[in-house]
Amino acid sequence: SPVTIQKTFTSNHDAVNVTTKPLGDEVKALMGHWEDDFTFSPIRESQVSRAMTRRYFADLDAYAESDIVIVGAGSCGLSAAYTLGKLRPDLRIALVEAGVAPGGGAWLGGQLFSAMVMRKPADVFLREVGVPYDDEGDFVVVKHASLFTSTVLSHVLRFPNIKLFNATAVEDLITRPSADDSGIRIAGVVTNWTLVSLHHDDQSCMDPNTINAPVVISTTGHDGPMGAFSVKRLVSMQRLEKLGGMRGLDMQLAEDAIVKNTREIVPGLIVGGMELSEVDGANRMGPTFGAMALSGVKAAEEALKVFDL
Ligand code: AHZ
Repeated sequence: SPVTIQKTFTSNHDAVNVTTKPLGDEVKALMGHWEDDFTFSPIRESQVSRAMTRRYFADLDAYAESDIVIVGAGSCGLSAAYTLGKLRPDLRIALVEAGVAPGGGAWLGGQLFSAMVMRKPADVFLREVGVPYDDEGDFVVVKHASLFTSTVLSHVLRFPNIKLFNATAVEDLITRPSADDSGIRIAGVVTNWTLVSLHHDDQSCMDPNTINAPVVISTTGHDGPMGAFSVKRLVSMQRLEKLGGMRGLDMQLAEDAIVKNTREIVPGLIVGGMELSEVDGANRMGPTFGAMALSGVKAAEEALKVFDL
């Protein structure tokens, strides 16, 4: 049970009561006995390889036919994945992230500062996922952006129906003629390990892999070396005339616009987060993250319309 101890700091802090929680018995039993008969259980290297590759290739097999692909695991993509994973355990959801580390721009709050600001009503999402915050009236502050990102990520990774393929880039979109012949619908994604994608200029014969899915949610962030991927591809395949181009920073306007305009851009492709600012010519919001969380929730809601029919 918790123990309350008196602790006096030597700095200019007053003496405080600190409540400590005991470690579990199993970890406690290890401590202080490192010199005795401590040893790890035996293993052979091939067992490690097989434990990883068997699972990875089984996942590649299973998720080759997914219900939803989310492209980009930044704050918007992770929020969409959380919402879908919670609402629809029956759907198979592939989360494809080009970076080794999922999280996009949400490991820090802005510049290189720690805290993350969210304007209300995005505080509802923090309560949903269980992230504590300081309430400052019209907005709330999470003490570290990484606390938000790691918490949402840990929920997402625990859902049995979501597989994160990180270090994997979406290189193209799969298309089909639309039912009424008016154009195309998006029917999945073309993938490659990101390190392979980065070497198409100097290596040949590195054809990609594919994931079929009736719905793709693209949240690849604003334009940059990897960003705005799907909407740029829509322009080059002449399904969008041109991009509006992200406008300058206006926190007031930007956040409402991103959430309100999160939508299906062409049949089968829902765009959310800052990728959307490139389509509509919306302002950027800089270091306020409420719109990213709620755009993710809305993107999930839009995707589910396909399956609710
Ligand atoms: O690695 C990218 C990042 O983690 C990933 N991504 C981009 N292209 C990809 C591709 N295949 C797979 N072709 C890809 N993954 O997408 C993620 C995007 O995360 P993000 O944090 O950049 O975007 P977001 O829309 O979730 O959040 C944006 C938050 C803001 S607002 C803002 C500003 O106003 O300046 N800046 C940021 C970072």
